[in-house]
Amino acid sequence: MTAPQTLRLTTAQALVRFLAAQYTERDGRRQRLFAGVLGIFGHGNVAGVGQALLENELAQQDSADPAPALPYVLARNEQAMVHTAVGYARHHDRLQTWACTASVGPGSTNMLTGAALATINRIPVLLLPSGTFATRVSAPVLQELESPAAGDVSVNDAFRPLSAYFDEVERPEQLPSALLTAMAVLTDPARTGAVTVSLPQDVQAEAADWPVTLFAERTWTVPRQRPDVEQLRRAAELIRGANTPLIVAGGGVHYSGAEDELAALVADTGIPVAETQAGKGALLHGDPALLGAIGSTGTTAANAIAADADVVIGIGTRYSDFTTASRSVFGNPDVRFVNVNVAAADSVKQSGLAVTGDAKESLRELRSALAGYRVPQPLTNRVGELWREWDRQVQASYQPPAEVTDRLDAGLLTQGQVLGAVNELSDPRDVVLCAAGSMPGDLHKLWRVRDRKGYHVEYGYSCMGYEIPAAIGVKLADPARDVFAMVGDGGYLMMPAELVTAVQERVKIIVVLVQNYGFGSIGALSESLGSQRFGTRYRYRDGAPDAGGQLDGPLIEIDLAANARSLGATVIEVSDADQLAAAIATAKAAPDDGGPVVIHVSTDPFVFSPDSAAWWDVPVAQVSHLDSTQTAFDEYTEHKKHQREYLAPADPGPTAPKEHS
Ligand SMILES: Cc1ncc(C[n+]2csc(CCOP(=O)(O)OP(=O)(O)O)c2C)c(N)n1
Ligand SMILES: [Mg+2]
Repeated sequence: MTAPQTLRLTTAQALVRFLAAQYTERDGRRQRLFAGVLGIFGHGNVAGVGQALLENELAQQDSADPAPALPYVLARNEQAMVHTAVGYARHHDRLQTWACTASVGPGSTNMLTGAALATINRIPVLLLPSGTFATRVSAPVLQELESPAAGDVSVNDAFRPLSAYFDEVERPEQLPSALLTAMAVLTDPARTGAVTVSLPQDVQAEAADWPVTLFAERTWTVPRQRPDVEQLRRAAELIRGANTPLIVAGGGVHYSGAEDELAALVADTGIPVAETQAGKGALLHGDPALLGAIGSTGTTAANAIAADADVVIGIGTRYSDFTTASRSVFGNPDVRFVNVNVAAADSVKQSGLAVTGDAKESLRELRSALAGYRVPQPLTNRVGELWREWDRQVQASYQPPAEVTDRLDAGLLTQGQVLGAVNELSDPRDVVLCAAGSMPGDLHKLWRVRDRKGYHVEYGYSCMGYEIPAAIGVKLADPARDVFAMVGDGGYLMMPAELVTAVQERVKIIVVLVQNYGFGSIGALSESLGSQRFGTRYRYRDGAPDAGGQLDGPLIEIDLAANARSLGATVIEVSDADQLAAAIATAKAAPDDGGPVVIHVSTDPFVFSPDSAAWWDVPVAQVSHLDSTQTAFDEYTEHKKHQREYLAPADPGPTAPKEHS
């Protein structure tokens, strides 16, 4: 027997070689799992993973050893680079992503927020935080946590609850199993999220003899799990008995690529469709079954049907509080749920009948199980009427009447005007991207989606600062589309730095920076909860804090346009609707390799999008000396009365149950 062939490499070199050889496959299409590695070097990774990436890039240039591509992109903030990876992976329906390398200590813990965002949104990213010495001979090193209670605790343990899978490679020999499990979790649609492999700084540089088979190309099939036949039959039976069925389309419809199957089912049956943030665009604008957004940021149309629905069919949804209006939007006392979801834990939510499986396969099978079924005609008529009424309100937001615009201060637009202009002047295939502030809710209500990949709002973690780095990820994933990142002034100030990364990579993203001097969203929320917009405005302190001075002095006139310009972006400042239209045209005409374009626009935070009267459960102080808080608490108590538990089981069990004694 000949000895197995081995390669002598450091752990980091082995890691890089392995990552470059991973592929995913679904529906017969194969692609690289990793587009590259994003990173920021420090003493924890510069000579380990950094050295390995250098060797990899040089080998690519050397035709004698044409190693597969795994380009390195230097980011400016570790949290942001995870957002870039998430933006990329979401746009690729979770089939491709990036790895992220960070140095020990703050470099690594900066990725924690990104990890939480990825796991909550179920988007695959590979995080490679660096750990302090496994040997501990030089301990404590710079940035090392010393716990008096446990010698083996490190800051990287903070990734454990945030990761879909976590491992620390303390010995080179542990690398193969850690990586194989990591790949399996990244490509498992029911489990995916942030996958973290912590790499102590000394282990990264340690050499070992690796079997060459470790580096063979591997293709990870992303499975399409079929639902249980009997569960599907019962689901169809329940739906056939419904008078007012309603589909709630979530992100799973997109990730599974099930849009056509959904449209076909809906065309056959007439079941109306409401959409979550992640599911928006599951049906395109103009589909007669579309009711638009559901829940706290929903349309009057979707929420009216939800109030009466007797069977709610959730497809690929987690039923977040925004979707259910904190369990108040489904008002029918006899409502039952059918949940198509690849994750078992989601498919049993709201005591639903669980159709655990891939959305595309499940919808295909459900469609044939529902053959001949059609919703009552009065429901179809009502859906059409409700939608037309809502769409009129959308148009009025896009083009507000003179009685609204006449009240605006000079130079200000309404947020609805801004969203309307971007919607109407962008290409149907362009992508709108947002995450936090008042724009996600307004986009959910108002945006007309014209392409299945055209709407990207991160609302699982709603993380201020996601927008610019994630837009870079989307543009890298799909250079043929323009990406419009809608960013509030608060969100912009959290994470402007990745504009520099966009400059470096010559990536064109279009950032629409909406200046309204503070937290329009949380300000309005604060007011509605009796907290008087306290601490939500970007204003000077009026008097010293110890003399009762509050943040209600003059507006802080900082120049965010100059800030963006100083970071290398092309900046266009606009102060009326015509200038905004011209700026969008200029931005669209800018070259794809010309770096970021920022459109700076100021808006009036007191003109709101149309209301659907839906609730969101945010607790109000039960006792207070303030009249505003007491009034808000009374209103809160009223709303609480409409909150439901949805505990009635939807699954009837076998038709003729055989009880065991
Ligand atoms: C990282 C982070 N911190 C805090 C919050 C809570 N939060 C939600 S919206 C918001 C204000 C956003 O301000 P801005 O970006 O200016 O948008 P606007 O509300 O004015 O539309 C805050 C602080 C958050 N979502 N993310
Ligand atoms: Mg703001």
